[in-house]
Amino acid sequence: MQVEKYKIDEFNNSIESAHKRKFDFVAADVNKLEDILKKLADFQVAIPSWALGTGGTRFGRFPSKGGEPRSLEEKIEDVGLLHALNRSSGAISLHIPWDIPSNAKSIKALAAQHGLKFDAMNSNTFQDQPDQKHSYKFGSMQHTDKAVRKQAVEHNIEVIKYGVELGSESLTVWLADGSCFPGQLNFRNAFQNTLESLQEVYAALPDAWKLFVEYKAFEPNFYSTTVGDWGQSLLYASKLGPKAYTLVDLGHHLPNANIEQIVSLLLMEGKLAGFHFNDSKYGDDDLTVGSINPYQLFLIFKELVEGMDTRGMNHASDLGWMIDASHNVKDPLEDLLQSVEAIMVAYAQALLVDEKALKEAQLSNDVVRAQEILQTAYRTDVRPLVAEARLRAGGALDPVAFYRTQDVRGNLVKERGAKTVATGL
Ligand SMILES: [Mn+2]
Repeated sequence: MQVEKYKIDEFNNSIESAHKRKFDFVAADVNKLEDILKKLADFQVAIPSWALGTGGTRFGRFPSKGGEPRSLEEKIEDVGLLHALNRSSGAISLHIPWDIPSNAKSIKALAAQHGLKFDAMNSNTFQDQPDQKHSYKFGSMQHTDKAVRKQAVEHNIEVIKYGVELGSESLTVWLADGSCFPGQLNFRNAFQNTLESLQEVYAALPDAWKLFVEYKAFEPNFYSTTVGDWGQSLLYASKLGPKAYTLVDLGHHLPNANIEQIVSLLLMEGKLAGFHFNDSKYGDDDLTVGSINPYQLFLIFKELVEGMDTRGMNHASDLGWMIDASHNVKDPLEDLLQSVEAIMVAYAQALLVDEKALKEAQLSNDVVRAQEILQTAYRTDVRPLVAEARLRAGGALDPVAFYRTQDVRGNLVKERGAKTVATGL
């Protein structure tokens, strides 16, 4: 379904005076207001195709109300819908083989019609496909059998090929490789095999492409993971070359890891690829961004903004920004609207940090002042700033409220049926 622009305008008109009051209140104290509003408008977060349907856990999957996208075309329409409402979801990230484009040209045209670009392509060697010759039960790129490694490499090269057709410029490799029991594998051999496989994929990258090496501490392997943390990922990325980077997924750390410090150092080394945003309380919970620990998200963005500014980087385009979440109990589109909003809020708060004053406080070891500066930014209600940027870009002042008022899910169910399951899930 397509959202009519006049309906968004009508909705905005009905709540604009309340918005204006809140906006004027917060804007009065903001330096460089127009600069911040422009940065917010430019910032886009890619939506992964697999987050558009209801996810499950290893114990099961409960059906949603329906209306889930049944094809790649419908997935693009759903992301187009999100983008029409928040003007900050202007990209989609595909997963192969779940989203193989049968006609790349028409898929590209459809995406362009919705104002969407193709973000990083994602390969899959963490599960076996029905027609596949060798099994990944004991790993893919790390496998002891060269034939299995070759199959994994060829799959990744095929994913690059699809990405080229669509205009994507990066490949994210997340490997489930590792071991479940001590003694199961030789750590060094697993690393060397993986490195060799990644080198073959790296050699197949087109000129402008980047390779993102995503790490994860545990699951599905519970004793060792072959790309288990940022140190290992950085080791691979450094050995591979200048087109390889480390990708940070917020849920892929051991509990209480200081992710903001990891981000700061990766940025310093010019090796940060970008992000998979989600939130978690225990492990890789894949919950809505900002639902558990919004302060951590702010601290991460604070390091991102300061680190990118130090290197003269463009916030919107020099790193990859993507959501990676999926779960059971919310309408997936409402969940994504909430996630994008949480990212925009954390980014806006980070833009408010008085970096000059913070540097002075750090140089004079004024710990109290440093905390005051950070928390002044964090405790500012920046939601009217984010809403104003969205309003000026043609989006809805309150995307979730608009989605509900218009009964978007009800319309999708009417269009697609109540028993649909998003492809790939
Ligand atoms: Mn991820």
